[in-house]
Amino acid sequence: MDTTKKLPADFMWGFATASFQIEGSTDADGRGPSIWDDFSRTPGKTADGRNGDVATDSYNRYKEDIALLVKYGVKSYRFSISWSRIIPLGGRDDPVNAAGVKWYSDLIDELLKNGITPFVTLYHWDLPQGLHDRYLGWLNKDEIVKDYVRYARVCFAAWGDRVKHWLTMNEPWCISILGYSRGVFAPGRCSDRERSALGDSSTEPYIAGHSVILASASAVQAYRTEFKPTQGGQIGITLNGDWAMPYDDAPENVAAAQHALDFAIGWFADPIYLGYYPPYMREVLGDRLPDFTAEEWAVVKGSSDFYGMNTYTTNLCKAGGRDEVQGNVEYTFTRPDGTELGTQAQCAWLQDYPDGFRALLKYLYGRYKLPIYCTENGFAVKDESAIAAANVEDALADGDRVHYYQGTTRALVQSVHEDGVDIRAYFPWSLLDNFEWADGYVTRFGVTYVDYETQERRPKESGKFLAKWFAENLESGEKPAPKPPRPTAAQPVKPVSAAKVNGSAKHGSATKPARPVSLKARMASWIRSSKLFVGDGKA
Ligand code: PNW
Repeated sequence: MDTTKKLPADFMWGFATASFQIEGSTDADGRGPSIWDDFSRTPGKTADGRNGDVATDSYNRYKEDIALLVKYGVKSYRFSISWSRIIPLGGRDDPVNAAGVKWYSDLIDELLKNGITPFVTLYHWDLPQGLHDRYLGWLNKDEIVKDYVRYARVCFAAWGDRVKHWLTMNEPWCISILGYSRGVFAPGRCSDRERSALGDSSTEPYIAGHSVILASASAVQAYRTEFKPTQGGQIGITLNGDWAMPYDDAPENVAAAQHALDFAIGWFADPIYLGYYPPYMREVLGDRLPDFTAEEWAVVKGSSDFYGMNTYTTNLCKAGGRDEVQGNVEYTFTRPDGTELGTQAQCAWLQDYPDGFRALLKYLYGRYKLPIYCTENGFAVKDESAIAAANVEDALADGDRVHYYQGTTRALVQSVHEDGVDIRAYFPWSLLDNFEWADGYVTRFGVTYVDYETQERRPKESGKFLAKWFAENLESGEKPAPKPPRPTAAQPVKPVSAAKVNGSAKHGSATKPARPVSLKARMASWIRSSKLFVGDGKA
C-alpha cells in the first residue's frame, strides 16, 4: 500500500462511549431507573456480579474525561444520553428533569470549549424502566414510538443549537436479539425458562426491532421537519454488523454468507435505506416478521442521512446452521486448513481481521450508497484484567489492540484511496475501559486503562498509537502560515497563533466556536509536554 496516502483533512475521529457504561450515579439529580439498573444488579446477569451503579464514575468526572480526549487530540466525541435522566419516567406526558438536561448541556459546552465536536446517540440501550413497566417498552410499537419521539424532540430542542450530529439508536440488532431472544441483555426476555420466566424468542425480537426502526424513522422525520431547517445538523442510525465470508467456495456457503448479512445487517439497513425487509428474512420468518403500512414505509425509507457502522470482526459462514437468529448460518473463525482468522479477543465473538473491515466498508457503500460514519470499532485483549492484576504495566502494553488498530487504520486509507469508499468518521470503542454489559468489568475495550478501585485513568499503548496515527495521517488542510520575519536578538518574534492562521475550524457547525489552536499544534505541544506520553509517543 502507498504509505504516503492520508485521510482527508476533515475526516472526523474520536472515541465512543455510552451513558450506562460510564456514568454511574444512577440516582443522581433526579435520574429515573433504566432497565439496565435492576438487570445488572440481579445475581447471575453479569459475569463478575457487578453492576452499573458507579461504572467509570464519569457523571462526576466528565471534565477529566474531556481533558483526556484533548490529550488524545480527537476532533469529536461520541457519547449517549440517558433517557431517564431527561424524562425520569420516560413517557410523553411525564415531566422533563431540568437537572438532567443541564448535565448534558454542561458536557456539550465543555466539549465545544475544547474544540471537540459532540456526536450524540439518543438511545444506547438504557430504556426508562417506567416504559417497560407500563407497556413492555419496545414490544409496544404504538406507545414506544410516541414516547421516543417526544424524548428526541426534548433533546433536539435542548442541545440542537450546539449538537449537529445525531444518532437515533445504537445497534438495533443487539437491542432485539440480545434483549428479547437470547435474554442476555436487559430486559432479559427469551423462551429459555431457565433464564427468564417471560418472553418468546421466536416472535419478540422481530417485534422489538420493528418498533426500533419506526421510532428511529419517526424521530428523524421530526428532526428534519421541525429542527433541521434552523439547526442544520445531520441525523441517522447506527447499526452493528460484521463482515461475513464464505467458509469456502461451495455455492451453499457463498449463499450462506449473504444470508448472514441479511439477518445481521439487512434486517435494519434494507428497510431504512432501501424500503423493504430482506426477502430471505421473510422466507425464513414468515409472518413472525411484522410489516409496515404504506404510510409507515414512507417514513422508514430514507430515514438516515448516512450509514452509521459499528463493526468488530468477520465470521466465516457455513450453510446448514440451526441458529435462526443468524439466518441458519453457522459461524466459525477456523478456516478449512485449520488456521484461525486472527488473534482471539476476550469475547468469544471477536477476532482481529482487518481485511474484513475493509470488505464490509466496500459492501455497505456499494449497497446503500451513502457516506459511512464508523461509530464503533474495537478489541478486548484476552485476559487483560488478569494481566493487569498481576502487573498493570503489562496491561498498558496492549499489543494485540495496537495490532488491531494498525490493521483498521490501514484499511481506512485503502478503503478511501483504493476502493473509493466515502467514509467520513472513525470512532474506536472505547475511550475508557467500562461496564461491558453482561461481561461486567472483566472484559476491557478501552484505549485507556481504568483502575476501578481508584478510578485512575491511564492511556494504553493503543490510545497513544491512535493519537499519533491520526496526528500524522490526516491531510493538513491548513493554509501554510506566512513566514515570520527572522528573529533578531533585540526583538524575539512570537510564534504565529495557529488559530489566527487557520481562521475558524472547518469541521462541525456554524455555531461551533473556532478551534483555539490547530489540532496539529495541540498534538505537538501535548506530546512534548505530556507526562502521559513519555518518550516520543510511539506505540
Ligand atoms: C457494542 N456481539 O455491543 C456496543 O455498542 C457497545 O456498547 C459495547 O460495549 C461494544 O459493542 C463492545 O461489545 C456489542 O455479540 C455487543 O456481536 C455484542 C456484540 C456486538 C456488539
